[in-house]
Amino acid sequence: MGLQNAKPSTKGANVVMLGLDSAGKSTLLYKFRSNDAFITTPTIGFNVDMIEAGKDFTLTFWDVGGQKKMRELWSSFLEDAGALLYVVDSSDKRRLEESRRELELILKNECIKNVPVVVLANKQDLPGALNAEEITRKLKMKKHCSDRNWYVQPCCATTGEGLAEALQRVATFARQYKKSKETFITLKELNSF
Ligand code: G3D
Ligand code: MG
Repeated sequence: MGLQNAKPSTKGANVVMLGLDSAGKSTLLYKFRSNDAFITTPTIGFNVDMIEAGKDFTLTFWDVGGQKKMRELWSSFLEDAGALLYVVDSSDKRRLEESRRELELILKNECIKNVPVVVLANKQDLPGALNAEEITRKLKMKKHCSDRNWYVQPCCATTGEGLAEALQRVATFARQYKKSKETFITLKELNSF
């Protein structure tokens, strides 16, 4: 399993969506596409969807299940990722520490070194939800993401608030990352002559 055999077109990038179960990943993926009501069921395995993000750039979103069993497979989805979209239930203070630990583990993975991260501080509609600054602090973003582009976007998957901004941010980061990787490969090729 993994993304090696499922490369997106040359004008695009893979976006891996991770986060604890029930954070709202599947609702978000569905909402990126449409405004219809969505009945969610726990994701067994993964969902995939391709979304046009501007001219000649397609983002392929991989929504990977967040249950403990699926988390063991997360790292196999990270190979060839152009961006990580990490989803947090901002209202579930009880599980924020667990979510932080999982993110820290992911970021330690060598194959996503320098890969940009957008955290979606989801469920902003719920009472007591932590705002983007609080989520930034709780997840220790400054400490763990000093080697890459990152951003924390507040949003509500059920109403769609904040999702356009999130998509735009992911697309911008993924384009920049792709460009920097291509430049690096070209320089390496030049140096080998
Ligand atoms: P997951 O794919 O990360 O496991 P889901 O999460 O998309 O299956 O969502 C889990 C539950 O959270 C769903 O409710 C879904 O409707 C709800 N949810 C997702 N995003 C939001 C949000 O922004 N606000 C609120 N209030 N709820 C949200 P059910 O009841 O079906 O379990
Ligand atoms: Mg799901």
